[in-house]
Amino acid sequence: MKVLIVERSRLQQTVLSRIFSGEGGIVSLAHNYENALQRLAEEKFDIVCTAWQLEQHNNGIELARAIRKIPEYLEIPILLIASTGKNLSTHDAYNAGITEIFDRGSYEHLSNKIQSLLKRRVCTINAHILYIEDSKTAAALTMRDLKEANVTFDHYYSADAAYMAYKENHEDYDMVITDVVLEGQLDGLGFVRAMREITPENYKMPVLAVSGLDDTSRRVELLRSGANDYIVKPYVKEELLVRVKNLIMTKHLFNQVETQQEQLYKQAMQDHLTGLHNRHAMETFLPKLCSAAIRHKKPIGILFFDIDHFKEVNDEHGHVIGDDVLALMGDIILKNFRAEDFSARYGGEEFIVVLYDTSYEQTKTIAEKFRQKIEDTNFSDLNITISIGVLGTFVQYDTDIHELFNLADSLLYEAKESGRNKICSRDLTLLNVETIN
Ligand code: GH3
Ligand code: MG
Ligand code: MG
Ligand code: MG
Repeated sequence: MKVLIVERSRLQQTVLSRIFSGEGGIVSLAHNYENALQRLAEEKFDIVCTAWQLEQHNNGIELARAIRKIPEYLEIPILLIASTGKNLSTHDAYNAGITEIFDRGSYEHLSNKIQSLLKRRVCTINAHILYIEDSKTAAALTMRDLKEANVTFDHYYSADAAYMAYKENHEDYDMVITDVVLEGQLDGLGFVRAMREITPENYKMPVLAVSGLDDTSRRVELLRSGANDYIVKPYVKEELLVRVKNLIMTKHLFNQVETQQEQLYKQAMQDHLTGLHNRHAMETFLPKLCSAAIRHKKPIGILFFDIDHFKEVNDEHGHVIGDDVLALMGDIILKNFRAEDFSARYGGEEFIVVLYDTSYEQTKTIAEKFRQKIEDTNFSDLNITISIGVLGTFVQYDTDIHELFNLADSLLYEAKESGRNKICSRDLTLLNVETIN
């Protein structure tokens, strides 16, 4: 980035040069108005940083006014360094084309401000864009400008063809840029409306509409139809880059928030040690499972189980081994039950599994097979067994699921009392099947 510093004072020249070089700028110096304009004519600069006070007749504001008259310097930032307390009219400064005014008072402040300004100007976008434009010239210019910022394109001349491509591959794109006036069945607005409806996810795809006509009603209509932003042709490169960058950054931030929310949700619902749902998740998911069972008149099965003599595992082998056993138990549960079933760590070494659309007999068979599986599994050379309380039932809208768990718990207690490593079961399906039908 080439920077022209316009400054009389040697000391200030050194200070400013240091700041800009520190940020990777290639610095040239000019000491007055004439000298600055001469330097700007000799080579193209990316930033001009000028002192307000230059000489008697011409100051930094006059210089800005002169620079803005040169077509190739319409968009570059012109920074004005002024001392506070002097009667500088900021209004005049901005009108003359100054981009930002800095106080020369504090070196550190100035350095920070310039640093963040330069950071904002580094424009690498790294995005893949679906681009619809029927004018070859407009397309060539836009793509040239954006390619410099690392953007890649799929370019279509018609919205109809673009729609087909988008429908197939919308996951590939970071954003859409579309011309508004287009031949074919779909114009730009039609395309935006249609693409938004492919899946709900597509409401998040940023769309920049490009229009050759700039009137208020058209702009409002564009935004109403689902475009996130618009730009009027012919546009300057800087404005295009900034709008594209902003849209893509907003999308990235949105995605980040979504991922964080998913993680938080997972953390709130998941037991860390076993990877199973925790008790909190039961309150969310079990009512759903029960409602489905009621609607479809399906029986459910409940397995309530507890590791036998787990205290001895901890006492003899330590808590870490105890934790390993619990984690492996979590893996086995996750692998052995279906996605439509619900499983959770109920407490310390107690687990619950609710089987959807499973008769009492099936539930008993599944419970017995599971008990056997645990007995047969090698838990780091430990013999681990479980006792299970088993229930089969139909649920109704007024069923209290916690009462069912209490009942399953008392069956588990029975299994423990009568020797452990076994199941104890009860069939409630016959009891409440009449009220169901
Ligand atoms: P029973 O066959 O009657 O169930 O005997 P038990 O020893 O398994 O039952 P008890 O309720 O006496 O002991 C449960 C043990 O589980 C005690 C507790 O330290 C241990 N425990 C609970 N949560 C964890 C955990 O997260 N990690 C480990 N390592 N141990 C746990
Ligand atoms: Mg067009
Ligand atoms: Mg136990
Ligand atoms: Mg217990």
